[in-house]
Amino acid sequence: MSARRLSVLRQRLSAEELDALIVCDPTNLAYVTGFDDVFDGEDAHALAITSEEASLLTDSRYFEALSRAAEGTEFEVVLVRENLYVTLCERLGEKGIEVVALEANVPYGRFRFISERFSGRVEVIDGWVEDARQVKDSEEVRRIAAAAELTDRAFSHILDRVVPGVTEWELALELEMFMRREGSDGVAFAPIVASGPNSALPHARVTHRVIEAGDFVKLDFGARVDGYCADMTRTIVAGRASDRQRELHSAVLEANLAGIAAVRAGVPGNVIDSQARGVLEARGLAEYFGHGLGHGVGMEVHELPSVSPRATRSVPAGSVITIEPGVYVPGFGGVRIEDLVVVEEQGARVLSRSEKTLIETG
Ligand SMILES: [Mn+2]
Repeated sequence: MSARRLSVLRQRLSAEELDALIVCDPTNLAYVTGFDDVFDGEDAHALAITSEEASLLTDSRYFEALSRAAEGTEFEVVLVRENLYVTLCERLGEKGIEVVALEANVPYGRFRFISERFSGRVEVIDGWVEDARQVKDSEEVRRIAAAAELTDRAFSHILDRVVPGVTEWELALELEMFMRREGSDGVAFAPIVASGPNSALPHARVTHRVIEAGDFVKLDFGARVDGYCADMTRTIVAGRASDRQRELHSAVLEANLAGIAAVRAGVPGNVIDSQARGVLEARGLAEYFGHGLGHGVGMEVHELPSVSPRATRSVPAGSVITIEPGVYVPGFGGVRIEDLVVVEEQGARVLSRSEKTLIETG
């Protein structure tokens, strides 16, 4: 697995005539190495990839775990006793590296530090590992599907708890506890539970608001299984729905289905977006849909490819994306319906299985 991932990056190095690629982003490190459960998000490592070798510089906190994970692979784990980047620059110089590529998301202070210390030239590259991460292999899809399945079970679990009198905070906590108890490693992101007028905020923060009869309740959450995320949104009504709520919900559901129907490998993200957006335009609701239709999901909950009016790149086979149209009417409330789908040659394979027709609880 890591051999294939390294070879993709080495091909790019050689195509761009660069001598070494430095990867520091913890998610990218986990991807390139394929090491599970070692990188914890701490910014404490630097992987130097050249045509000849792949050295992973780290400190004493991670040295043993990384050495164990690296057994039988081509990664050489190097224990750094002083400053990580001083050691990195010295090693690169000793190995005769002249042009080194840094990921565009390294902090500016570190970029400056390395530029000053390193004897050769520093170039900035953008998104090489992120591009590679778009296309999932079968094991990655299996993990994402497992996360989606756990997310579906959490939705079933929470449904009969969404009743007038409960707070958003209690529901968010219950969702998180359920997923973690059932095997989620943490959560893909802090669950969103947005009720009543709060549901009109696309990325509402959870509050202690008490849910009232007739409120929209927007639930956006995802489990994380073996390092891979799920992401799903359902909007339900606590008690009985009004005609206006039904109207908004059915428009968003129609847009969601149109978006999913437009998914196929090779279709540009903006074409998929426009199919769903067109449904809302026809209903006079497009002004209430301000965000893009979807995004890639994998080791991170937001990654490539993008599915938005500005996304001219096509979605590749094997990518996993969300389709999440919404309408958000200020002061009234909002609806979003989000599914996680695998992009295949013939169309979308939908991983989210939770009920999508409007659910009224209590
Ligand atoms: Mn999403």
